[in-house]
Amino acid sequence: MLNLFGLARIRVIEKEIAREYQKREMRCPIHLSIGQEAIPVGVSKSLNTKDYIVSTHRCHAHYIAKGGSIQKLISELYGKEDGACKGIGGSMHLHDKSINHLCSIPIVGGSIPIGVGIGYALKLKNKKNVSVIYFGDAATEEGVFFESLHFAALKKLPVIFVCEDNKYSVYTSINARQGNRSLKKIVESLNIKFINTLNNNVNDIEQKTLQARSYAISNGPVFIYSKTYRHLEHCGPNNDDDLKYRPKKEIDYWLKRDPIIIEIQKLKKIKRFNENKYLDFCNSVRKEIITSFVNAKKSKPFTFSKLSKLEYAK
Ligand SMILES: Cc1ncc(C[n+]2csc(CCOP(=O)(O)OP(=O)(O)O)c2C)c(N)n1
Ligand SMILES: [Mg+2]
Repeated sequence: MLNLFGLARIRVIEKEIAREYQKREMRCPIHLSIGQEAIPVGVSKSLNTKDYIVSTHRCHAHYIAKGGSIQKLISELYGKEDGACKGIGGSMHLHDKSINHLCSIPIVGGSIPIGVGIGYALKLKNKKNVSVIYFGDAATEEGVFFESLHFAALKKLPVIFVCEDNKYSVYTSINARQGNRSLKKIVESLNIKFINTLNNNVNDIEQKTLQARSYAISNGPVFIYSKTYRHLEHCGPNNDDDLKYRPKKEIDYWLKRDPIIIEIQKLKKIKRFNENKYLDFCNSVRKEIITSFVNAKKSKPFTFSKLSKLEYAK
């Protein structure tokens, strides 16, 4: 049930954030990952703690799956000094050097060259670790995406590109933005190994990342492509299906293929699903996050007067 717990942990945390956000005490935009949990859980499960990750505006799940502190996440959302970025960054800038989550960049595509730079450093230092770069489908439309892939391939860097294709950039579908172009052909034309994964299937993503990791260390970059779907609005805690930019048929299709449902079905098939254990686990995460809300509200807010005393560059 380990992978199911990984998925459920993110789901419960994100749902509690969505509920608490309605009180308007967290004053930063939030991009929740509900529905997309299989990718970070499967990827992180295959990584060594010394492997690096970089992320995007939708970074909570990446941070949690890599082992990020929930208290630091929640305090960050409230703009408090004990937050992951000392209350300065908010939801879209989560990072924590102690878990090798080096940055989250909300400029679409912005973290890709940084992740490639980390891969270059790993190669120059002869380290047997990888740099994992998470990005959405829209990032593959940015110029820096092509430049970064080209450089990573040329230098045979230990980089795993992880494309989370949730089919949308805000309200615009991938078909309207990209037409019929083949991402696989683009990636392969740059001499990068392309690996497709089963939609929202945490075990498949874990296995393929394991293979990708050893390939990347010995041979150079790998591109993991994973289709998924966000359940809520692009930015914020609500459901926006009433806006009808996503067809109902499509939403229903993906709700049936929720990563948690897929994992529970698999566990039931092999008679390994223990419902009580699952519910107890979800309750324990709920308690942990509610305590984090209480603590965060009591913590000191970030103050500008302290800015000059912070030493981030070290
Ligand atoms: C360079 C740039 N252009 C536009 C935006 C505004 N913007 C923020 S998130 C987003 C959608 C990104 O879509 P995708 O990369 O697919 O990630 P998703 O939100 O679907 O996870 C856009 C257009 C931005 N942050 N940066
Ligand atoms: Mg997207």
